[in-house]
Amino acid sequence: MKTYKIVVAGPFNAGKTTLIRTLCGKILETDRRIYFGEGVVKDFTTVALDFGLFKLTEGILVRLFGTPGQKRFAFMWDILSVGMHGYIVMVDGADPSSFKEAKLIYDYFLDTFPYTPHILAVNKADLPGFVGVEEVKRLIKPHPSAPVIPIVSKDRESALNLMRMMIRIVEETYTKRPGYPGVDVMGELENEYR
Ligand SMILES: Nc1nc2c(ncn2[C@@H]2O[C@H](COP(=O)(O)OP(=O)(O)OP(=O)(O)O)[C@@H](O)[C@H]2O)c(=O)[nH]1
Ligand SMILES: [Mg+2]
Repeated sequence: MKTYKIVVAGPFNAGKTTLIRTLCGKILETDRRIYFGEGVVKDFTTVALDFGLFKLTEGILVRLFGTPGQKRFAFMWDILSVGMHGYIVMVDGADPSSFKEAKLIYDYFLDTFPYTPHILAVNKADLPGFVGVEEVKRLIKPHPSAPVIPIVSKDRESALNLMRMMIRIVEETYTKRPGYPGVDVMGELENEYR
């Protein structure tokens, strides 16, 4: 069984925890009640990490790590990224006020992990206020090698499509770098989560 670690980053309220829940079902999450500021948007926010596992195919196990969106937890980004094979930056495509923050996060990951394959996922494509991928591309200016795709993270098929693309890019990248990953790093321990 090949095992890949993928990190899901992005601004507050983008839909990171939702994506991981959609794919993995029962997950380890650290959402806590929001007491100030952003609490007008929703009641709970991730304060440390999300973690879930799912089988993409019979031979591929994916370990998903979600970052907290609030800026004050930014120190978790590097911690969660150790050993990752790829990452997704998720943006709320129906909330242009979050794009500046999304660009900061995107640029941080690109600068810090310049050789790691990634996707810019533009979430909430089901909402009437969705601005479309072109507008997001124009503002965030992703690396030309990075796919930018619309998704609905609460929809299972959409979430799976995103992950199929992510793993395809990861496998393409690392077959060009022999000896890199795809190794069964967790072995028996992961059986406990299945
Ligand atoms: N319409 C729609 N709403 C979504 C979608 N994905 C997430 N949401 C909603 O967006 C809000 C934020 O979702 P979360 O999964 O908590 O977002 P997050 O990125 O984990 O947020 P933080 O951990 O606080 O940074 C919730 O109210 C979700 O129900 C989607 O695809 N479509
Ligand atoms: Mg979250």
